Amino acid sequence: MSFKKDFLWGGATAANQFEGGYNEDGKGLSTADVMTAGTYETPRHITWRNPDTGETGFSELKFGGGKFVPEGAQAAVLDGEYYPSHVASDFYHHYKEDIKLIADMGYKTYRMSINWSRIFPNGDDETPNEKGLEFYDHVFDELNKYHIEPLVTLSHYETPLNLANKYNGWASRKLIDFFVKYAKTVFERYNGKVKYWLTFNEINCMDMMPFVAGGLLDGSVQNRAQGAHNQFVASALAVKLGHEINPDYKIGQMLAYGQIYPYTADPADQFKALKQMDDTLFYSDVQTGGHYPASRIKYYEREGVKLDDKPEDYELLAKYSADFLSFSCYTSNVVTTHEDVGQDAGNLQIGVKNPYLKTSDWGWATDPYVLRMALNTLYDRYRKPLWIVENGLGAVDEISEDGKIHDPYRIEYLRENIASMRDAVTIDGVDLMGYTSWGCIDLVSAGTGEMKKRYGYIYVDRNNDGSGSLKRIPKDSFYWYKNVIETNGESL
Ligand code: BGP
Repeated sequence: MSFKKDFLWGGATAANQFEGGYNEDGKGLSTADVMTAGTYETPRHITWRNPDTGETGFSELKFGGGKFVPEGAQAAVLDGEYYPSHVASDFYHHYKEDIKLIADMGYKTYRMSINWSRIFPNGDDETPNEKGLEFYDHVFDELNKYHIEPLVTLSHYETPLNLANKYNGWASRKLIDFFVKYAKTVFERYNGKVKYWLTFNEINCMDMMPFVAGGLLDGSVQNRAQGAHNQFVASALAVKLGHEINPDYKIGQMLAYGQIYPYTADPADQFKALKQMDDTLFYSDVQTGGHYPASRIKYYEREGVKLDDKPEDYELLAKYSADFLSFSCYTSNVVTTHEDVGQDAGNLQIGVKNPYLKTSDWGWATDPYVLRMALNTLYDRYRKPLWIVENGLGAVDEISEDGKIHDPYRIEYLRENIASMRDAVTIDGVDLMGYTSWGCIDLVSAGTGEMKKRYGYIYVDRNNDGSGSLKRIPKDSFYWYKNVIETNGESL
């Protein structure tokens, strides 16, 4: 036996990339709804309007901080533009069919997110939108019908747009109260239907993608630091509240785990890699340990960051850490201090090309050790149960002449990754609760907004330009993964 008998096999999606129905049944706009599509080469854009002058425009959604709309403007949906989140894979109207398909695969769990702006359309409303609540009632009932445990992310890359425009998103402490009210509403409403929860998807992405992760229109270092702090506090409060509402709730934190390798044995490269790992792990250090590491405090001092914090924030952080630590992990990156190597970076967006690894069409390296590295690092550092909630290969799939989708590249990627995860469990003794691979049914890419970058076991007939019938077709990997689940990971 390798995996626990009750190991939670499944797949993962996020509302803004999968659900569509962006303005149906009272849903408000979210930050994802004003993001256009990009490609591998060109970044996505945020569209905006200046309410006083009527001027409109686009701002690049590039990695890092900065101002995402000009002074006086607000992020807004513009007529005639294409926004991938508006229809996405249309789970809103296909949920019964989709849940039946994942039940056919034998899923034990399904990770999804609630679209906050479906429940509180403006984020700061007095009362929730009943129609929005009903939608998730139907989804959870359908999952429960097939004995599939929902794993529900409260905030996955979407913040009600009004909160971004009015308060600069998570840079404001007011968001803590709005979020806690939203969490209370759904914790109470779905008590008995949901047991597993996650607070913030990839909380550490606040640094790299502050608009996406926190609705920050102004992503200065100060605002990103405050945004992260406010999410830490909100997450701890959600853990506290969730357990008060139902002591059996299991509430997890969620981190984007990026394995960083040094390119050479030069100590300068080694140190650079170490520091870059620390930048990621700072978030889980705070969420599990309750205090900021010294290096982060120094960094904030150097940058002139002044946190709007309170002594009780740290009490909350120390006392209400999550029940488990979940993470996404797709690839590894290489860094170096040697500029001549850096010049040769090849097709990678971040870092240097690893000469030992193949890369996907989007430049992500397939690393047969990365899950084992991640699981060992996180388990040794935090001693908390772990859950891999995202992993997978984004690839271009074609429908063959036989009408099927043959995706051996995806099976190969998953086979290597699941084997790596199995070694971490059986050889290294890591406590792993589950595995939900990313985008189990094709959906919109968060990074590029494309439909073409597919992760699913189930194909969705929809193209980058929004054309397509939305028909679902199981790929070869569908049958392969079904067998993996059936044999509890014995047969890969
Ligand atoms: C993670 C996000 C997901 C998802 C995934 C794949 O960072 O949590 O929302 O999309 O990455 O990334 P991409 O869609 O850019 O390929």
